Amino acid sequence: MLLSTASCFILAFTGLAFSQSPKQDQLQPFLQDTLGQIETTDNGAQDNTANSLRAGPRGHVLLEDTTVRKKMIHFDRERQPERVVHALGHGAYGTFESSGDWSNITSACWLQNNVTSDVFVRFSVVVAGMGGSEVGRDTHGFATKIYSQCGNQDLVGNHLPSFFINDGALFPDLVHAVKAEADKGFPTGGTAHTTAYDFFTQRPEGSYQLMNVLSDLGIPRDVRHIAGAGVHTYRFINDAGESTLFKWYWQPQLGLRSLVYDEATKIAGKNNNFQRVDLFNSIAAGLFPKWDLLIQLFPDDGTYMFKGIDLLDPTKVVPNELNKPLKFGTMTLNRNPTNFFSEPESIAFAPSNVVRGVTFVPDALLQWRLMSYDDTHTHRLGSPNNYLLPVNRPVTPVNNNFRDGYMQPEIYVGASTSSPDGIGGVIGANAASTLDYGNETINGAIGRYNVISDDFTQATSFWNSLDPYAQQHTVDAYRFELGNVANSTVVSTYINEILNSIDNCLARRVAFGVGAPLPTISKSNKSIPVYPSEFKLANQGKLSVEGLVVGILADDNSLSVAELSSLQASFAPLSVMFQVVAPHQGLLNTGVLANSSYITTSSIFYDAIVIGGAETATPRDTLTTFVMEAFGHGKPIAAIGNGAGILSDLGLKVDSSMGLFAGGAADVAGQIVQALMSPGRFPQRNPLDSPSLCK
Ligand code: HDE
Repeated sequence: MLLSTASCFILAFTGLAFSQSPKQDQLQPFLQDTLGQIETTDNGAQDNTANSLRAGPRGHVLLEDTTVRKKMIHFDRERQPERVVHALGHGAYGTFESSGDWSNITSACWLQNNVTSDVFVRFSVVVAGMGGSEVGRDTHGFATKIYSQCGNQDLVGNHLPSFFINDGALFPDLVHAVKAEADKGFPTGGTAHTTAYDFFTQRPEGSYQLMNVLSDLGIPRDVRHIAGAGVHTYRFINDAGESTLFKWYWQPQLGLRSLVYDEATKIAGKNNNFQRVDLFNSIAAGLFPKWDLLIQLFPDDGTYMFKGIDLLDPTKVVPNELNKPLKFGTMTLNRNPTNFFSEPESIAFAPSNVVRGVTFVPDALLQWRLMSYDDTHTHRLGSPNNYLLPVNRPVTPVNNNFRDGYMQPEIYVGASTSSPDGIGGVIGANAASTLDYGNETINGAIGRYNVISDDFTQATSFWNSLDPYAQQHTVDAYRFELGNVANSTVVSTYINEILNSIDNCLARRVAFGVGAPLPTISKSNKSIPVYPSEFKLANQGKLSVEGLVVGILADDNSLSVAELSSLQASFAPLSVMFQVVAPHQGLLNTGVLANSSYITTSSIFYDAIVIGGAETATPRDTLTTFVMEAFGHGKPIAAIGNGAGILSDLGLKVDSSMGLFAGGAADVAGQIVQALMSPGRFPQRNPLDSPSLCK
């Protein structure tokens, strides 16, 4: 059993921590607790750096103040470069438990029977820099380091199952195109428009991935509700040297949940750390998010093809309908980091970190990743010894001939630094022990090749799998992005060459929104298969409500303690959180404690609203904004007591099919919970485009 977060913290600071987690035990000697200690210089002598050493109380500061000088010199160098992509991130520790014995498929020790390994997961967004918003529309990184008993296995994936390009040679170009424009230096908060859409116009193979990002999937509520995906095909090797190809996914047990775009941009303004706060608070409250590791297996017949889909092309996916994923294990995140810089910031993931039983395929995107990550860490963390930082160390011994370099922390014993040698250095392991490729042979003419890709089929299939509201959100997202492109040729080319190749109606609707000429109506009815379960849709299906937050509106006269207790009795067993929002914080005349006021919070921080009362001293427009914003964002809204009057004043008619409820506290609590489970949101409150656009 792992220690709870709180007890870990306490034990860590008292220097007494002991657990059954090999990684935590390994980290223990590195923990430094300076609380209550006498200040010293870096050479360990006692000193006080609160006041400069001066020539008199109003005189010059002396160069001889070596102690404060060192303090300043250290401060001047406190920053290391942010990651070139995925700069904005956070993470947590946890465990991965294999759910079976997969030794018939792979020798990987972390996938053997009932094996449990420690993990660290870092979640990130690709484009925004370190000070940006975690809730902006973007691909989210989902990188896992499994500290297994046979070495670190990194699973460095994203929250969406495909990618924009299929040759790593283009990655610097892609990143330049989506980051701030080179001459202007903006936008810094999210993906650029003109340069990005120019790139996307040139590279149609990314149209499926881009549609994923522009769908509701591109604005997840938080990281507890995102999936993870390896994107590439990898290779399992078993003890007999047999190879099986695979793709991996993390499936969140809480289900997928998304924001709506207006809400995401407002959260970005009011709390750009919303996602890390959500994860941190959930773990601190003992609500440990879990993901199942799902694996699709493919026979390795030498073709790298499966049912017509190119397994070497990461811009495409293999739909679940064509290859049902198997559950290989479950991951639980249960411990917040102790130090943000030393852990989530300093962790160094690399797809090249594999253990015996996992190797690679000749996917030209993956192949460049196998060098780029190791290279970037040496630069970002300042030394090739970055793998010896506490968070990066494997829990297995590291014995190699890597020596010296900046900040080498180890004191190696003995003269030998080469192998093989005759004087007792490290002994080379069996050559096939880690990087084994089964029967793969490489034979081809050297050249620079285009990866031939079917650019549009999967994008069309994805588009067809979206319900009308999800389609509308996606259309609006294309309109927002293209509507901000400053070059009309890029806009019209994107609409006519990319969108029109995906779906004529989609192209016409987007064109209408951005004021571009509408492509001619196409009568051709492309028969493209739809794979709804592959294209997992946000906010659909039966969802867990754990850790969702309900805002309960109250005032000094309305919402009794009994009503609040009744709501709480329904929410607590399902771990639904709530906050009481009132005209002022603190104790209300009713005896209810208000955690937030209309000044400190906003409807965007709640998944549902219960109106218990909100009249006294609440400016009418504040209340109207609060409720109508929640209404516009499709959130369940319930009224109890005189809250019903507020609903009708706002012109909102009680209608459970629209997520609008009224009644006693116990009744509405049940209805709110049910609505949060499914459908979660009520997008039908907002209008759809007129069908005449496509007729
Ligand atoms: Fe990355 N990527 N990437 N990437 N990537 C980095 O590594 C790179 C790609 C992903 O939380 C960098 O430490 C190249 C695909 C995640 O620390 C860098 C190519 C996928 C993270 C890098 C790709 C990813 C990174 C930046 C194309 C999904 C954050 C800083 C050949 C499967 C990891 C760093 C963390 C980070 C290079 C494409 C996921 C520069 C060259 C595809 C989750 O090394």
